[in-house]
Amino acid sequence: MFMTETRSEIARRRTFAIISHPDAGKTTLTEKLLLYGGAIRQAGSVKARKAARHATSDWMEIEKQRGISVTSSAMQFEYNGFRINILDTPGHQDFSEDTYRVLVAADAAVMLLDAAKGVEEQTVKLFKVCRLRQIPIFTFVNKMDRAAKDPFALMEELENVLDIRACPMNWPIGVDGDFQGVYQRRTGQVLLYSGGNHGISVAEERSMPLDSLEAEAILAPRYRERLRDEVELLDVAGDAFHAEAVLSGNLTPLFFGSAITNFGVEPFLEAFLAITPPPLSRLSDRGVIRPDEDYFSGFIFKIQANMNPAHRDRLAFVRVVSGRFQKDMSVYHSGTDKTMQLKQPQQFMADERQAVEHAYAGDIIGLFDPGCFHLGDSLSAGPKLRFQSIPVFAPEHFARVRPEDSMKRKAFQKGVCQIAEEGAIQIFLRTETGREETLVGVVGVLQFEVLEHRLITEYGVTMIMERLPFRFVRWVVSCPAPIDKLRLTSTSGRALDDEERPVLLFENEWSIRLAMENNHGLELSETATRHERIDFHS
Ligand SMILES: Nc1nc2c(ncn2[C@@H]2O[C@H](COP(=O)(O)OP(=O)(O)OP(=O)(O)O)[C@@H](O)[C@H]2O)c(=O)[nH]1
Ligand SMILES: [Mg+2]
Repeated sequence: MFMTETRSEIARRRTFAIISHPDAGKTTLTEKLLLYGGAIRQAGSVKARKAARHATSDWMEIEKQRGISVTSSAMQFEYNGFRINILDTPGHQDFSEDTYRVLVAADAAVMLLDAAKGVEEQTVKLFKVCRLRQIPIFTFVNKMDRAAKDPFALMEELENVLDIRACPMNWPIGVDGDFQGVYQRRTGQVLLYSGGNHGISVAEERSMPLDSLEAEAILAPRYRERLRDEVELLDVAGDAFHAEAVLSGNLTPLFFGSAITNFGVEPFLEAFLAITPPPLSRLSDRGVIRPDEDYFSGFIFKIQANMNPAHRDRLAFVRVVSGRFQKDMSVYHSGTDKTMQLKQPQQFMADERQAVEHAYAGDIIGLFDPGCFHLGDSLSAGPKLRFQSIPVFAPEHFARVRPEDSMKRKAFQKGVCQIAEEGAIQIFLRTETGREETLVGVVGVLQFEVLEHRLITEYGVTMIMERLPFRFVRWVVSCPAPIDKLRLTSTSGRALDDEERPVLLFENEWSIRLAMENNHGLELSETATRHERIDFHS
């Protein structure tokens, strides 16, 4: 029997990702949401490099040093009876594979815009991915405390660049460095802020109707007049709120605020939670799996080692799709096609890890991974099933790598393999040059830097890297001759991937075409499937 408790636990879960172009303030907002959820008492400033505190979700050493997010992170907090799973994603395109994978685990997206910059390039790409999934997308215009574009112009930009209509839920009061607060359209209340100790603690909020003596006393006439004019204009020009259109991703609720000063953060959170859906179903090879199935199921969307320097362990992040998860339960694991026991589950509350006894559909949990889990693996305590596979990107940059000190070969290999299993890099073995070479392929060159940095800090190995001119890798699906007999241009290469499948490396598309023309029957594929292909019937 499906217990009522499980049902109500699932109903109060909300799981979403924060996305945007680099630097719009995702990590800052994530941290402020945690602050309002009581998960942290003091927020650390993201780019205050010398300060003792760093943003909670930027835990990797390189992130703290540079102030950018390199990898996604998952955290939980409670707010007003909701149990919230928040996924902070990196904005830089070199890390977008991670972001795309994380989006598969989310049921909604919060899209941040830098108020001064509007809809930026990377935001456009991420928006399109969300749109394809038809999940609700909420827009938070951040950095309203500084010089900003006109709010109406931003609405127009959303429509012109992203082709989505916006429904402003609140409206800013005071612009260009004079941000006072927001006007709540639904309630007609004015929310004015003060204090907050430059964002370190919760900001003081005063709320009152726009047409009240109190508002008149506090808010100078120029603010009130402008606000009245703009609100009137909105009622005519803006889109009305339409829940169905929001849930299908065709209308975006629009909010204004400043993550750094905390102004407008809480009203955003409240409105967001009221609208965003409880856990959504996922597609599997056995059809749609609903959150209220009477068994636990989930999939692994992220693997991360060495999150905690004190533990040096490896975690597999699971999105619970259905039912109730219980510590030590035995489940079917699609990767090994076997039953296994799930040990040492954990959840992440700000910078603390906590052991979990139970988790429910919608939750993100970390499982201790002795090395058996892979990205995209499915787990089920019910029927054997596999969820729809998660995206794999083709690397576009390649390098030959080796440890500076050949005595450290073992640690080097361990590190490189580990980071490859996280999906951040892909490794290939090349022997055609007469010696055994390890090649690394990445989607974005910053991944090389992360690899270099992590090898030193986590594995104590200095890496020597030589960039190679290859730009494309193709997996050999079918081959008319032995691989080394294929007729290829002199600048093309042959190698094996980490599962010893043959691949060809090319410098340009012209060489790929030539390879096809000169080797009749040669069949190439742009990506390797992580596991065998599955057909989905919806
Ligand atoms: N003035 C102002 N600055 C902000 C605000 N929110 C964030 N910032 C600053 O903007 C910079 C980038 O913030 P992050 O939160 O690291 O941005 P991000 O979107 O997580 O960046 P990536 O993860 O690297 O894509 C930092 O210096 C923040 O302090 C805001 O509301 N107002
Ligand atoms: Mg960030």
